[in-house]
Amino acid sequence: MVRPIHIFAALVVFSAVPLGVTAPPTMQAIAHEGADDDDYAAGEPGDAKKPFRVLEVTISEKDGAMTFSPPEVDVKLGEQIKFVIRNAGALKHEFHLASVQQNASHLIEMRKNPEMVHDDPNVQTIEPGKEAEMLWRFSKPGEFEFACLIPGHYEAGMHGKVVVK
Ligand SMILES: [Cu+2]
Repeated sequence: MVRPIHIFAALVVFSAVPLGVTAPPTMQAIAHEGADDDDYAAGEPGDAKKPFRVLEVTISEKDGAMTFSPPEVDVKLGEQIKFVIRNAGALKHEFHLASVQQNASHLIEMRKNPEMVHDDPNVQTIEPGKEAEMLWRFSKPGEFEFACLIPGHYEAGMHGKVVVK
């Protein structure tokens, strides 16, 4: 009876360490390397009190390919989009909204740390059969990318384009 309580207590103490303040450098590297904290390439987190357009994105897996549908989205500069991302596949997937460059460098980080946990407004993890939402304001013009960076998925086709103009 005593031992499990001790293990539980140890876990609580460990997880209570505030990330980003006193966490050892190795933990910070795993959580944040490859992503800027406040400066998002594709714009900024949206404001639910302001108007937005709902855009459904479906993730599917078939014949070894993994895809986002639609693969391309056109947005007006300054527009808010609420992505409703539906995972119709059998595996867990992610939706990283960033620049092609940022996603490419994060892809390399995720190969080193496949179990990386994300807590950023421009990233959603979607379990099989579930939906996730992301409200985003496209305040910068250009071409951006939404991608799944779980090892092997990007390569199987899990990336799409957002054109903002
Ligand atoms: Cu995926």
